[in-house]
Amino acid sequence: MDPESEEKPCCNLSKKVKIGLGILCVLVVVAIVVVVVVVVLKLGQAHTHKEWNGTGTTPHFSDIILGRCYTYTQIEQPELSQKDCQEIVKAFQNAFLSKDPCSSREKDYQPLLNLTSQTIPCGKVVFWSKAGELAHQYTRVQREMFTLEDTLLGYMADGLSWCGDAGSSDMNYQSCPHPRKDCRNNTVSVFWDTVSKRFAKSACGTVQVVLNGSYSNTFDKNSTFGRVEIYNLRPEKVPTLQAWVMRDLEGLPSHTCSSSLINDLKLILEERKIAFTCQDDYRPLRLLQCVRNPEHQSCRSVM
Ligand code: JS2
Repeated sequence: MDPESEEKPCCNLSKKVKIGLGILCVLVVVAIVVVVVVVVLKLGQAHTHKEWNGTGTTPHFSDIILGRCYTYTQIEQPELSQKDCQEIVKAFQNAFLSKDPCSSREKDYQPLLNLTSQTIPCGKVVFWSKAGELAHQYTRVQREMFTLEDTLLGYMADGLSWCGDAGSSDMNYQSCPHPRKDCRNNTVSVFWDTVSKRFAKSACGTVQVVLNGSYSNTFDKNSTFGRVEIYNLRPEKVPTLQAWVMRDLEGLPSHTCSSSLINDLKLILEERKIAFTCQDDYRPLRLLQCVRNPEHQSCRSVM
């Protein structure tokens, strides 16, 4: 037996086996390369969300709504302290994550609505249209009155943006669908339609609405108030809707209670067996407007 063959056992492997091993090595290397390429591609795909024309998800969205949920349930309305904010936030995320943000549906939000039910006292509901800021200033003073943004879910989501992507479990922080430029059934618009519908359906007693008399379409049939809320009021629970038409101190007086637009609202409500009353420049709201501009001549008479 020659000294060579003694040291290297592999040498006496048949040619065939060597070739086989060689091919196997090549196959293993190829397999590893393929796996790496797929993973890199997958990672690459994961982060490129679809580009939309609207604002992306608000940074720290989940932390913000969690914090607002605790602030509301533990400080603002402690009678709701039993609400499970962790579960509420999970239900909110599940309503839109891994879904096409242009085919959002009311039922996507149903689990979230079930976790955030809240009873608003009769006669204490305040709707608004093109006058959100003034309506919120009013309910911040009249604490027993509620706009939708003074309820748990409205408070959590007010002023925020959020959307996901069918091809990813991440939130899209770059962009979200714009209601007009991209699609109507987008994640945020469907949310506000859904919670506005519930808010109107649960209303009882006389309800109020703050309208902006300085806007060309003071009563806009395409607005959430004109398209969703007035049609979900229950006449058997809501005998009257009281409108407050407020003209901006600086703004042009375009509409008042005697305008045809307001008469359209009156006719829709009376058609639904809900009485309609209307006041121009309702004094408590005018006083709020004057707080910011006390020297304005139309504030002299109010004070
Ligand atoms: C609040 C948002 C956001 O009666 C009010 C409220 O109950 C509200 O939910 O719906 C009514 C106001 O909506 P409307 O009549 O369309 O008034 P507007 O001034 O033309 O539009 C305001 C946007 C309403 C829905 N909405 N509401 N906070 O952050 C918010 N984002 C959207 N899209």
